Amino acid sequence: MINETFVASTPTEAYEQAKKKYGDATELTIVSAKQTKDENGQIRAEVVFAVPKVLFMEKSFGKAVTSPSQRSEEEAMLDEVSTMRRELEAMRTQLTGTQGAAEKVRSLFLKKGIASEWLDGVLDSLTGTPLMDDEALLVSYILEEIDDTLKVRDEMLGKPKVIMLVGPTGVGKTTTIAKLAARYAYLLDRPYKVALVNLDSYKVGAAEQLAHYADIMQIEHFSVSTPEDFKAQVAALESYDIVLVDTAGMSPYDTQKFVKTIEFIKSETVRDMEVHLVLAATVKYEDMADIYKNFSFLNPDAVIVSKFDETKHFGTLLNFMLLYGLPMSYFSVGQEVPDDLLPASKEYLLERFIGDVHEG
Ligand SMILES: Nc1nc2c(ncn2[C@@H]2O[C@H](COP(=O)(O)OP(=O)(O)OP(=O)(O)O)[C@@H](O)[C@H]2O)c(=O)[nH]1
Ligand SMILES: [Mg+2]
Repeated sequence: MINETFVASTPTEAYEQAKKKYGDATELTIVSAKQTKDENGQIRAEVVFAVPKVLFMEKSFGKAVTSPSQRSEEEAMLDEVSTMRRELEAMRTQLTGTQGAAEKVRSLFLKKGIASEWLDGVLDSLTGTPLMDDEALLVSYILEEIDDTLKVRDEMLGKPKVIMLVGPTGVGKTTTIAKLAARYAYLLDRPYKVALVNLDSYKVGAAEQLAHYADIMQIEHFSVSTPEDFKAQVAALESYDIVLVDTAGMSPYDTQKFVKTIEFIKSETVRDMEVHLVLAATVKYEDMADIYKNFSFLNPDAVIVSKFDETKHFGTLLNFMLLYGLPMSYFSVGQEVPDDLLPASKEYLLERFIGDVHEG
């Protein structure tokens, strides 16, 4: 949705204006309304409506703006022109010290952690439209584009499966496994038959940490150290609805052994296996590409975002999702097992990001 403001002398008139633009049949949702006085003491009513993006673009500019994913190769030249335009705009800013609306909005999103790689794709598609001159509308449009691009993977528990968590050291894999185990075994519409397998044999105490949670929840747990044992263990757990697999935290510089193990497991495991990459919301911009590089060979099915409660800045995380296109499955929002786990939701993430953007 795009938030569009209509100004008139009364709220009813503002509403009439909106109806005139969008037609009587359109359902318009009012986001906010306020009355102020202008410099001449005249009453002004400002009503903000949420308008579907496609409708907004059509009624405002007479054409639907194509999203970056829909752009054809022939439009590459237009992209180049708009890149040049942006460079000129940047030069103008340097020379005159003043920024246009589009430059201001671009700087804001860059500052919040969204990479130019993605952002410029969106801005290029808007070159030449009046949106580029209106800060508030442009922010609203970009947020909508982020919303469209983010993906969420629904919890699909219909058929038995193996879920393996992978991710950097200390990111929250074991804690999340414990929360998921409790969720599936006790907190859903019906109890699922859950088993835990620990493939985290490199770290001292790793098996104990998982065993501790498993004992409290009375869920069966197993520890294996070789790929062959893993295969046998998973086969022996055929009658379980869900087998959750904890893995060793892999430092980016110690990948070879892990890679070999997991590749073997992926090729040899007969049952459906999902790989979820656990990524902390506090992920640093500089580490993002390395993390993706280290884990993308596993073709992760989804990303679990952990440590949501440890930051107020979600730009880098959002950027990861926008650039790599992976769906999100769960959010871990604290240390409490089993309470601090939520199924992933775009609204939850965007609300926090928008709060951060509006703080400037
Ligand atoms: N604040 C916060 N802390 C968390 C969250 N998830 C996990 N932790 C904490 O992060 C620390 C590491 O958690 P683990 O679950 O052991 O992480 P791991 O990925 O299994 O670690 P390794 O096995 O060593 O790679 C623990 O102190 C957890 O309590 C979360 O969502 N929020
Ligand atoms: Mg662990």
